[in-house]
Amino acid sequence: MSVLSRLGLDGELSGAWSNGGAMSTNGELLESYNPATGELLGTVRMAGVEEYESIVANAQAAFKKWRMVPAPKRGEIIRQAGEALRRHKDDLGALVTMEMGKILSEGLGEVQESIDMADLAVGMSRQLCGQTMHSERPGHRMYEQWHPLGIVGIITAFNFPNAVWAWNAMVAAIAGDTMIWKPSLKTPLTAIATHKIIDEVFTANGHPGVMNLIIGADATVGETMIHDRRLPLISATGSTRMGRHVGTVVAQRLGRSLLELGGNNAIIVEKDADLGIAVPGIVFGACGTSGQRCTSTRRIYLHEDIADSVIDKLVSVYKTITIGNPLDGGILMGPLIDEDAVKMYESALETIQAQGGEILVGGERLDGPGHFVKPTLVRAHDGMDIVKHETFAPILYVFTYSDLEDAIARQNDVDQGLSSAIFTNSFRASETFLSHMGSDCGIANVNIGTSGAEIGGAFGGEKETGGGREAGSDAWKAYMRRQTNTLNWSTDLPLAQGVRFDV
Ligand code: UN1
Repeated sequence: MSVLSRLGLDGELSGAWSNGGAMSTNGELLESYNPATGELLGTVRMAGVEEYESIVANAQAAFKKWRMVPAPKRGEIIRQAGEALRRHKDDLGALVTMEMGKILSEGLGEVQESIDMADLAVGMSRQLCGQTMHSERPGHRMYEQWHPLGIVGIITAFNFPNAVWAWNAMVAAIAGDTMIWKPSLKTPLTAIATHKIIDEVFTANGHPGVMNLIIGADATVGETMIHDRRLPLISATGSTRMGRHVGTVVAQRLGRSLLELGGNNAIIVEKDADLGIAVPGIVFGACGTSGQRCTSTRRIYLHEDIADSVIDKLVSVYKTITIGNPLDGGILMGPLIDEDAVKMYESALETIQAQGGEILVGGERLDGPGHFVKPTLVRAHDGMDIVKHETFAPILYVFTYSDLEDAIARQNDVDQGLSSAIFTNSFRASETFLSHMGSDCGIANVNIGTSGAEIGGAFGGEKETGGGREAGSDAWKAYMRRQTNTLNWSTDLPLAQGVRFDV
């Protein structure tokens, strides 16, 4: 039996899943191809606004029931969901690799990230803590509590077709919310397989309708969803262009959005850095996932004293990067997601050359059925406009510097603010980088690269990255509504701020 069969993905699949099963759909046929081989993996009959409406009704009804379940009991169901993911980890990880193109170790790592999210959410379900405050009035008490929000709309990108859903879904579920997931149309099979595994657990526990999935066009289903006042929160992960639109539409209806958008992440390498860890850190950040993470390393700033030796090392490592079918052992780089992505890579290379960048290694696509390109290292200068933009491909811009503060200022001088890192053995340099005068990003690391964050921390970034925080720490607050309560146990009715109103 194949991976696809074991995950129940044979035949034409529905694009709408709610209340414990598939709904009938009659939209366009969506085909999902393996980006490494060009092989057709499966087909999905897309859903439209009609199915969306039924799903909202299901999610509303489910919310009324789900919010009554005590949070730790909701956590127990998420614990079972994590167990289900563990059972299916090998198949689901392989499917991520087959449909998205990341190497198998990363495909499995992605499912592990979802399992970790489940474990974290189980703990969170007993820790949805509010604060208590001292009232200024005698015989009064103040505190805050956190309530479920309602239906959460989850929009995810192709590059993390499983884990980014889990960042949102695991937390939204323990928070008492129901949800509607609209995944990328580039990775529908991973979404269906993931939904089926989790929904089976919810349905077996008597809670169908908490998890819902809709695969439909952005212009119809996507637009309806972001305009929909019945969805108090839209969590969207993807490009800054998409997020700007989602954020604007949701803000207009005074809804809440949680945006995790583009990055333009840099690594600074000080002259005292341990190059034995800096070089692999840079290469994983720039070439891992073929440069298709929002956390991928796009720029490096090398201290001038060590720049030549780091560049030499990088050029020789880049030449050894094995490119090929990401399911095969020993491969470090799979394909880009599709032909459009290859075109963007090629057009970026033209722009780089037109703007005076020097390609040191790489810079071409590979023949074959898949969408393979070579990892590319570019000696760049600050006048190049393209370095300010996120190209979702393995292109790394190299800069040199002499003064750390100047390197930090240049690192910060982009519109995005997701991830950043410094390699140094100097306490003073690392503290400067981490201080309020340092990196302006949501993530700032020392002696590790820009990508591959653990789920325990809050994930997200500043500026055009959108400001949202997902996954760990207190990111759960975005999925709940805060209520401040003042209780009077005295026999008087004193007013705050000393106001008198005697009747
Ligand atoms: C993304 O690329 O959208 O930190 C998410 C990382 C992963 C998540 C990336 N844990 O690279």
